[in-house]
Amino acid sequence: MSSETTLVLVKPDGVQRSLSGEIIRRLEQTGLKLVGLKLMQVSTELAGRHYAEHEGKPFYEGLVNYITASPVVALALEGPDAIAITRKMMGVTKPAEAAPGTIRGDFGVDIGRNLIHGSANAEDAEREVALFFTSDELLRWERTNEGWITE
Ligand code: D4T
Repeated sequence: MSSETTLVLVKPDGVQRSLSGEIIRRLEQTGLKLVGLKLMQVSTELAGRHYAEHEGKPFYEGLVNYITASPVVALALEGPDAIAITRKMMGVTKPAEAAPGTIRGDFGVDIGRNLIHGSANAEDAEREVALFFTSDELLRWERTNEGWITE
């Protein structure tokens, strides 16, 4: 599996509830490498581009209101299977169905306050990383213990 870069957002509820550090800790400890990290306010325009696939759905307006309500923490994470590993750590969309030990399973109760976003596939990851980070904000740095994390 070649390396890929995925976008993660700690959504406004995660930041408001002081769970940003806990969520970053869990993802960072997998061995995925942080290559981008920032606190930011999502504009309505950016939310519309990010959630374009959901436009017209009954939950769309609530989703845009939620993601723009207060700051998010955006992360770009790199590594082999970064997308699948991040999705596994997040748990499924609906917290009631998310396994214990996952972020949504451990910290959420409501699908409309599910704490975290992670890109769903390679195409979305490429598009979303570029939506949230400029190339200057992505740091391709060498990890000194890389050989103990990937073969
Ligand atoms: P995101 O995109 O936030 O990482 O979530 P998922 O990939 O797990 O889920 P999704 O794209 O299907 O949904 C996006 C976002 O919409 C909210 N949502 C979804 C909602 O409020 N009601 C719903 O019925 C659905 C399907 C939750 C996540």
